[in-house]
Amino acid sequence: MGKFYVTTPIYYINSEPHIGSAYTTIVADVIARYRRFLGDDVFFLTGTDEHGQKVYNAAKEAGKDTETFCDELAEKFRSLWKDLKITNDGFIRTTDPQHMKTVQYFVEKMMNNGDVYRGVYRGWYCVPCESYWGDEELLEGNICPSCGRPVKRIEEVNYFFRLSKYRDPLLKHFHENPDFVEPDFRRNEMLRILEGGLKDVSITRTTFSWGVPMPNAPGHVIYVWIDALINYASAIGYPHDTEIFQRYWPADVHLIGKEINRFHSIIWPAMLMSVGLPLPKKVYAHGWLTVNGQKISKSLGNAIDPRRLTEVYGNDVIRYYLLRDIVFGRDGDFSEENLITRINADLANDLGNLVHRTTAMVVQNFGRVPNPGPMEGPDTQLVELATATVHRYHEGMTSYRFTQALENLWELVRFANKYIDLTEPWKLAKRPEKRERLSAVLYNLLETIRLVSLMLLPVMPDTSEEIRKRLSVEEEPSAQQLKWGLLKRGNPVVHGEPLFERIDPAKWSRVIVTRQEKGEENEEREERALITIDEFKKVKLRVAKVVAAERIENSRKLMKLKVNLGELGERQIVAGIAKHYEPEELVGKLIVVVENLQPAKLMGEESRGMLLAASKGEFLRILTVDGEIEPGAEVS
Ligand code: ME8
Repeated sequence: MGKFYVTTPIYYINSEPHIGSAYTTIVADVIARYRRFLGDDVFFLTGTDEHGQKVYNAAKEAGKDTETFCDELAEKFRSLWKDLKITNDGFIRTTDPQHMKTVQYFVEKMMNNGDVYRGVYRGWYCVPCESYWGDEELLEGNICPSCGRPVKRIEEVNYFFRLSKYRDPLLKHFHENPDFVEPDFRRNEMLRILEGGLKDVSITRTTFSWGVPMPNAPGHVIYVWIDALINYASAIGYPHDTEIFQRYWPADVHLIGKEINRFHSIIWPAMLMSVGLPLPKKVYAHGWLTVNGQKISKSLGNAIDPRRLTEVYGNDVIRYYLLRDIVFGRDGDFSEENLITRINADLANDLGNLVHRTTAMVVQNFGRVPNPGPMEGPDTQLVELATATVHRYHEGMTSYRFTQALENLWELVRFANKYIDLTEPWKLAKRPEKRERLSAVLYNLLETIRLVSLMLLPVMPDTSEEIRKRLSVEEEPSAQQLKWGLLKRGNPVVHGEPLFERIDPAKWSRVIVTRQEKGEENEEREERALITIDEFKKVKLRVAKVVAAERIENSRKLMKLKVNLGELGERQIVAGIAKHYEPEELVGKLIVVVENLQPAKLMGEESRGMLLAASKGEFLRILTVDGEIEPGAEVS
């Protein structure tokens, strides 16, 4: 029996769980259930990240003392996971005294290894991301490159971790373990960061006290990310409960969202190297979900409680939809329309009908699992497809290609429906001399359904159990039973209610209705989705001609441009485009700039205005004008 240790991020408890946190947790649950099905000894961990400035501020805003606030929110996460039938084996809270002791032990160990020193941190901090940023990393206007919100300038005497020392060992690890970070495009992003060199990171804060105290350093609390990452070790007993820790460590997979990949694929492994622990086998950084095409946000009113969705549609249905429709690893949209389509097509029509039609005919004609018979007509094709599906299913599940695994499984479901049309058992039932053939056909169908129900188990545990009940399959489900022919003859068969109800989209009211759709005002101005034309008009956009361009010394990102704005004269604009353009390429271009932006100084250079550019991932292109027009022309 192998072991398998799977983790989710520990979620900040500044707000309630939403479909984003539920997504990672559901995927982790699917993996945990699959590994148990394979026979592995599984430890599945989730929990809550309770320290740091963001949680502290949220408690203050809620007018509660921090401990009470954390207790209440942690309970909301715990009870949601229970309601969603998440089978986590551990639930860690970073305010657990045991965890806090482990964090101190871990950091002291890093210190004893010469990896922690005192210094002054001068730079930027993003509270929503709890992240430090250097000047050169910020977007124009002092904006956090991860979440797009304004950052704060801080200057503190801090302790630093010698992350730079681990750049070469990390690069070596990445090269020797090509699957360490997945998907490969996320791995490449990390490789680029490593190739660019690593700076040491500050690991303590002094301006607030809601955290784990730094040992022997009064006034310092350990940086929330260092505290949080250590959860993966402390939750399984490190350093005291060596038996459990040794049984499960290293983690087989840390599941995370793409925005926290750097912490998991660079900082955490370096911390582990520092204390001499093995690295996790894999970090899987999945994409981001939007809901009905919009970013998940409290102020839009679409950050609904996932419990509500499962109450309306069913837990298994939501799980199936998330795993089937959102390609794991990629960004995706949780669309209620698509969910309804999946329910009607894949669940009610394909799977529901297969089970319904088959059990109805068995109950009518035999009442029990009938005898198999000699192979005829499309039988071989069905058996061969079932066997091939088992193989493809395992391939998909072990490589985290869930969409692929479910698509393959549905090929079998659809073919089984086709098999009914080809063999026409309702006609066989009318001819007593064909009873043996009828028995064989129905046996083949029941056996296919049994295999499908087993393969469905990790994703749709209740449906899987319900189907097995209808077939009176009593054995503990395991991957060992994924072999054709194990269904016991004579088992009573139950017909039962349809497994899924069809939804008529015309008569259906959606669960997710945004404030805007309800005609309500949004609460938080800063995150409002829509602006008025008058608000837009406040931004003065003009065409400018680039007269000169030059890189800014000591900055990899910034370039200064001299631009001509016609009647408004010439001025200097600093833009973060140096990684994407050569200065010569820009001279003579007609670009679009925000002309009435407050002046700012970037790396000592004055910037009066901002150019417009489009970016996606690593790519950035500036906006130019389609043809000749006088510099200074207004853009609206
Ligand atoms: O980052 N789509 O916590 P967090 C997909 N405490 N996944 C989403 C999502 C979305 N729209 N929104 C959130 C933290 N997630 C730290 C982690 S771990 C040592 C510390 C999921 O509450 C996704 O897994 O901000 C993402 O990485 C995580 O929630 C962020 O949760």
